[in-house]
Amino acid sequence: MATNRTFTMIKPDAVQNGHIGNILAMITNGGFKIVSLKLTQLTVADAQAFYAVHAARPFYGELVEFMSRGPIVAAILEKDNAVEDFRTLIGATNPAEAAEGTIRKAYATSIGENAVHGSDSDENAAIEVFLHSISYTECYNPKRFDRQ
Ligand code: RTP
Ligand code: MG
Repeated sequence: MATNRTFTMIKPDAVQNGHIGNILAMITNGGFKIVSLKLTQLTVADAQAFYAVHAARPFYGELVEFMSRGPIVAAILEKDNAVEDFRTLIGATNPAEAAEGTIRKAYATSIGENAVHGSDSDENAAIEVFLHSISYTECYNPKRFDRQ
């Protein structure tokens, strides 16, 4: 197990339903260190690009509309075995199949609106962390703190 990073988003349903604080608490209590955090909103183009791997799936249009419809919280998380352990913490895609104690069991409302995203491989985590860092330079650039 290596200490490494994964990428998460608290999706628009969970933000809208007031679960940001409880989900961040579950993440922290799960042993993850939050190393970047941003309240933001995806454009349609951002959501299309982020989930491009699913472009041919029947739920793609609905997924893009959902992910861009309201604020999200995007975060980079650090932990030993981060990607796999975070997938365990969030639970199955379909909340009806999610284990007790998982974030999706607690906060997802349907297979489509399932509260959180987690990177599914180290390779995709690296891509998603990189995209996050270049998109949100203002909260990632240490020089920002020199200006105060
Ligand atoms: P995510 O990428 O958001 O962490 O979710 P995941 O790996 O558990 O699931 P994935 O297969 O990558 O699907 C991406 C997201 O698409 C929506 N979805 N809707 N209506 C449906 O049948 C359906 N299937 C998937 C969910 O929001 C899912 O998380
Ligand atoms: Mg996925």
